Amino acid sequence: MPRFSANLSFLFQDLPLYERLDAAAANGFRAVEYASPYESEIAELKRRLTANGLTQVLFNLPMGDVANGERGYASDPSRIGEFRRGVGAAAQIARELNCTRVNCLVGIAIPGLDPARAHTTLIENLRYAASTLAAVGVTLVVEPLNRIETPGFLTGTTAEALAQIAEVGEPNMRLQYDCYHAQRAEGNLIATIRAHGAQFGHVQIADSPGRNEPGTGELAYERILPVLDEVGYDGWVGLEYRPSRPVPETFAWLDAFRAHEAPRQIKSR
Ligand SMILES: [Mn+2]
Repeated sequence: MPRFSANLSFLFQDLPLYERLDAAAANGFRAVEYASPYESEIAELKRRLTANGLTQVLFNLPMGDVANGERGYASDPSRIGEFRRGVGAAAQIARELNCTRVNCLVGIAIPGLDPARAHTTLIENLRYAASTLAAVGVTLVVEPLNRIETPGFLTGTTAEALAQIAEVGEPNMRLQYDCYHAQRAEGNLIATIRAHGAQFGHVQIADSPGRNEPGTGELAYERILPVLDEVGYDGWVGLEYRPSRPVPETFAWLDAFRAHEAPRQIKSR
């Protein structure tokens, strides 16, 4: 059955990031992910991961000015140097944290920029990122974001991500399949997993349309998650949702799946 990762950009937000690592372990998780390690002391993140027996399974390339709506800048010809420095920083952090997946949010279409030039820049940047990360044993993933919430995002669907991955042509590149975004953008989850699950490098879940925990919306995760097993997906499933209740209460539905995980001492529930 799937192995679950606590997404600390969404869960335990009342705590500083370091303490979210402790909270994830205290709630029985063996793995964590979060968007940005760049504002933290990497040595302290590493210490907390080790002390808690946690694997860090994912973080993102630098995303630019997120507070002002930016979601990456991989298509911007004027920021290629910044993009490449970000890749270098990510590669070093991934190595220090033993993290094997790095996600690139590709960014929103830039007004006034020729779409063909944006596309060429994007593909060349992704190729640079993949080959740089390959040297430290890391897989680059690209994640479609639904354009209902992020208009103009350059990777809006599974098909667009797969086309970009094919065009880049690097062996260590995969799709980050966020079931929430997929449901908002295109639906058809089980058929998509069956058709393309072999190209998944990471999976994330939330219910739809509210992006709260599974069980609060329209997605039948008790039927969707077993299909990941069916197609041989052996990566992690990140819990990237906005808790509608106190966070520990949102994990109750996991118990049926967690019974199949390798034994781990759960410190407190
Ligand atoms: Mn996501």
